[in-house]
Amino acid sequence: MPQKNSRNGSEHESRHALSIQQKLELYYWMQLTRTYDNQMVAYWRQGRGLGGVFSQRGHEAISVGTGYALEPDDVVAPMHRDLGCYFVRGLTPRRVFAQMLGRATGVSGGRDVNLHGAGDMNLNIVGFISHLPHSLPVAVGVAMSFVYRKEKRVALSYVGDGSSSEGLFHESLNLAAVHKAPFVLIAENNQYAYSTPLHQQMPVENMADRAVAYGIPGLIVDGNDVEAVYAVTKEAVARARAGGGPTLIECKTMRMLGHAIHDGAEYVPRELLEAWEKRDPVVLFERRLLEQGIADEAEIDEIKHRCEVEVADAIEFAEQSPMPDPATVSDGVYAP
Ligand SMILES: Cc1ncc(C[n+]2csc(CCOP(=O)(O)OP(=O)(O)O)c2C)c(N)n1
Ligand SMILES: [Mg+2]
Repeated sequence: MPQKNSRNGSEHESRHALSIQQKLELYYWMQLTRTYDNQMVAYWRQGRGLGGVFSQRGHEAISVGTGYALEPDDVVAPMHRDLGCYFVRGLTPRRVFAQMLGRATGVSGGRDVNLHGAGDMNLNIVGFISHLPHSLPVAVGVAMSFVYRKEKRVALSYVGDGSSSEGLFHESLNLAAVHKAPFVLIAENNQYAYSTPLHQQMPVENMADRAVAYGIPGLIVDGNDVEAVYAVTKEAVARARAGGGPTLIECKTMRMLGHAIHDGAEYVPRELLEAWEKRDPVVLFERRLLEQGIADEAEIDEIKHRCEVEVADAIEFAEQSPMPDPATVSDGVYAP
């Protein structure tokens, strides 16, 4: 379960208060991500999908809260459980579902599936590199380019608990820290890397503890509380933009389904999942909006309905889209 830690989001929240409109937007993005995920999982379980897919369940507050904290000019390099961030940044469910079905209308034009390679530099999204965590040096390079060009922009990327034990995590953070690059790294601690639980691959308790080695702040936040995630990220982004260097933000959550669609995750203790289920990020936020009178049941239902319609439309769009034209196979290849 998320720890009670003094380094959580609450101290930042008052400084980055969200308007009612913004809170409803956050809820919409989380609900869109959840609705898409439910439909995607059902689709793949029926054997209608292409290749594998990674469920986003449990990650919605992290991907949405962090993506929402950026300015349009900032660059993001998301990974395979950051669907909410892709949506917030402007990739439409239509383009993403078409991507997942390998269609010409997908983000990578059918060159890749899943969220792999689903980048669009018009939206300042770097395509996800399958090898983990190879997006990190790319994102740090982007951040360094902002330093050289004297641009007040920030690069933000993500890393999983398992991926943070790879060499590139350390090399990237070290380089970014030494050069005070405007870089924010979101550590998604979902307790598992495929079937490997945290304690079997990391000798320290928190991913944030690793920040000490690079002389940068390592913060811990409840990854199921979208407002807390947003506030901490917003603060780190502001610090990076002002020349204060990188921050590592550990968001604690739980991967609620298997690693990918084929994985039933029998190795995860049921009690652990049941405990986290009580803190479902979408339900938590919905409850808060209702309790605080920010939305009523009718408004919540309207948002849910809107998301259902949008996802159904995306699936139909993807199914009706053509496969890529083989004649375009070498487009975008620099040395065909
Ligand atoms: C270098 C490398 N090794 C193995 C894989 C296969 N792989 C894809 S995701 C994954 C688990 C990563 O775990 P974590 O970083 O905790 O992210 P999570 O999937 O839990 O979000 C593995 C082993 C990979 N993509 N790249
Ligand atoms: Mg993990």
